[in-house]
Amino acid sequence: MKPHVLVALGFAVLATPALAQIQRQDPFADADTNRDGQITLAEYQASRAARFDRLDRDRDGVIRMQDFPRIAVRGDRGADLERMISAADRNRDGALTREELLASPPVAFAMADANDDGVLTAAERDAAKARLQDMRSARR
Ligand SMILES: [Ca+2]
Ligand SMILES: [Ca+2]
Ligand SMILES: [Ca+2]
Repeated sequence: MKPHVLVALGFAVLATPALAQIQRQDPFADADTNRDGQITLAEYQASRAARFDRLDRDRDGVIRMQDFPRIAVRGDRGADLERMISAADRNRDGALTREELLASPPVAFAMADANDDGVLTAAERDAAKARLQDMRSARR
């Protein structure tokens, strides 16, 4: 395994409970933009960028907890958002830029890419989804 993947996986172990909560749905659901059944790292990064754009409602290029009305980030959703920001907020200013998000390790992708070739096949996605579900039911 390549060193950067080991680093990403080490990060994944630390971040796993948070990750499982952030990604309640399939984290790769919208990622296969060319519909060939496989997700490349480039497609995954593009889907993260799109997620950022959805969250950056006032289009100022940063996401902060303060950008969200309290009512919208109650409970789990707010906690998820807070975790996503703090996991990727490199300069610890409480604001997440697009660059910070895209520079943070693609943990979910690295975990799912079992053969480490930078491409997620349908089988790898299914296996990752099953693992995620196991993790969730184990915590119930
Ligand atoms: Ca694809
Ligand atoms: Ca920041
Ligand atoms: Ca693969």
